[in-house]
Amino acid sequence: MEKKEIGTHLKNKPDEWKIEQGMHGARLPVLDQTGPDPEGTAIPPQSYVPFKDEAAIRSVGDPNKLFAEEREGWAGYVEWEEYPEKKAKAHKILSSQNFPPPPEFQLGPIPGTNPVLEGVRWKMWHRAIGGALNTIADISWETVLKEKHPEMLHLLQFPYNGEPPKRLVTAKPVTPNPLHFVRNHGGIPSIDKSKYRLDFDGLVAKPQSFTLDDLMDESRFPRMNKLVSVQCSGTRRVEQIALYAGEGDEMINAPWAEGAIGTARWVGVSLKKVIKACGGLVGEGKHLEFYGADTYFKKNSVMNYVVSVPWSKVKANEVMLAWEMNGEPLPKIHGYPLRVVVFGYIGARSVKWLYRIKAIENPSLAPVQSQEYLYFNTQIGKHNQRMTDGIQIQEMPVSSAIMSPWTKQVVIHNGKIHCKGWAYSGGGRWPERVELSADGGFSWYTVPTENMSEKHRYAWRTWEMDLPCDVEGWIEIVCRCWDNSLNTQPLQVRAAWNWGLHVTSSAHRISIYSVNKSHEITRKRLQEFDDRGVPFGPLTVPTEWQIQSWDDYHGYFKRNGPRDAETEYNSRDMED
Ligand SMILES: Nc1nc2c(c(=O)[nH]1)N[C@H]1C(S)=C(S)[C@@H](COP(=O)(O)O)O[C@H]1N2
Ligand SMILES: [Mo]
Repeated sequence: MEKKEIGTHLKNKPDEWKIEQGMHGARLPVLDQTGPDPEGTAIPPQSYVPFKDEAAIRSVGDPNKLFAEEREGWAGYVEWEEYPEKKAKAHKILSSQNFPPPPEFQLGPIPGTNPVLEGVRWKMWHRAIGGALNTIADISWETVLKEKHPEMLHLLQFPYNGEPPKRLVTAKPVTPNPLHFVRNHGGIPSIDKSKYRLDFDGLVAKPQSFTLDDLMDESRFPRMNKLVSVQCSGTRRVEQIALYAGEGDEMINAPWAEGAIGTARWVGVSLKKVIKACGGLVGEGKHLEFYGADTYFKKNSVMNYVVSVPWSKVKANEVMLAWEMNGEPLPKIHGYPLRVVVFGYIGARSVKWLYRIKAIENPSLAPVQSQEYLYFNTQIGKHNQRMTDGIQIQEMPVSSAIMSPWTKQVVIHNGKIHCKGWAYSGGGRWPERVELSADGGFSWYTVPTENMSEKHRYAWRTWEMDLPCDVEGWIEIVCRCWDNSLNTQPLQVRAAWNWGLHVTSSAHRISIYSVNKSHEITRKRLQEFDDRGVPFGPLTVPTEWQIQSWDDYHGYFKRNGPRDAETEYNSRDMED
């Protein structure tokens, strides 16, 4: 008989069990019950057959001329919005070739690397355009290494997305610059301050430009100095991903944890005053469109990073043009030399490397405003979404997070678990009360006010608390915040899950294994581990030694009766 290698005659794939159990969701075939019976076996990973029409690409022209630096002293800035023909040429280059598919990291394991994701396609896109963008990925990474803390968690190498590790997120109520999270959609431009200018146009009475010195001239514009938290709408996205996958990574939906929020003291001028210096808005001018010098890629098209905010927000002096961050000039990576800081709004409106402000009639049609950062209903997704199904995210809702302990952690304590975290509310509201529960959200303890950092209208509050906890074993610690308007957080992630995986503002839940040393038996048991020099963790490793003496065992049953109810087993009935 022919010898067969074990398993080769089977149809099953080696990882079929994992696929069946939903652990490789990306390889599950779509089950179309409206069509013919499906095969039922796993689909292979996405294949990629490279294609490149060199002739078509060459016919576009010399990238060094076409996509040259726009201005002297502005490296990495290609102007797109003023030149539709240039956009068309870039589009031709990008659509005359293909690029590898984005890595799947939601329906399978998230890579255990740092950087977690590399951004291969973004690097390729920038290089494919060439010109001023040719080496921007390398330059940007050098800037990361120079300006950011060595312990940053790099979620995406390029465009750079990074957040501090949990233990550093709330180490200080004001985030040190090297630890402030970074969310980029493109490369980092290098702009010479002396060559900098900001242009105002559109529906303003007197379109004009300002140098940085103009804006810094206190005889023209009063200084503004504010402590403001900037929060990315992707903060805590990893909790939505863990539950249900959402929009893939066309828009680089990095698996952010709780660190995509940072608080800084910003110095600059109120945009309102500068608009006034431009003679105010005219006609139907009701929104201000901000232009960033970096290049943004979407569906084979290129553009600058553009968003808008309503005039009402500007009028309330809640939009700052900032050049200073915590007493230093803006770091390059945070928008040097000038950025927007929109108080209480989603971070996406706080445009970095700002070069132009245009007054317009309606909210910007740029993708970041109208096609992305949309907050959908749970029934909206890949199968049915329209732009108008989503709420364009502006003011951020009340939110909070636990930074210590960490989920799945074994915590040994004396009846109180020390917890730390942050709480924030957008729209000019602030955390008024933070509450913790050690029982999944049935009963709540208030974080004492003296354990919270100062109140500020536009900033988070860091907090810490000894949370009473008598019980042992797995418990769920939950944190929620009430802001000054008494808004609070949905209790479950699912309640606010959305296709874009934005604004994970539900009460933050962590599971920890409570070991309460104030209980005598627990104290003694831990002592035993200590005496034997055996580590208590990992929790799941069985203990090597006998946990109770046989004397103890027999004594117990003597005192309390045997295991079974036949208490007269050995009595006279037997003898009869
Ligand atoms: N020009 C420009 N501005 C930008 C972005 C960008 O990619 N380009 N990202 C935005 C987003 S989504 C966020 S959350 C904040 C992050 O600011 P930070 O990197 O200084 O923390 O910047 C915003 N401003
Ligand atoms: Mo963001």
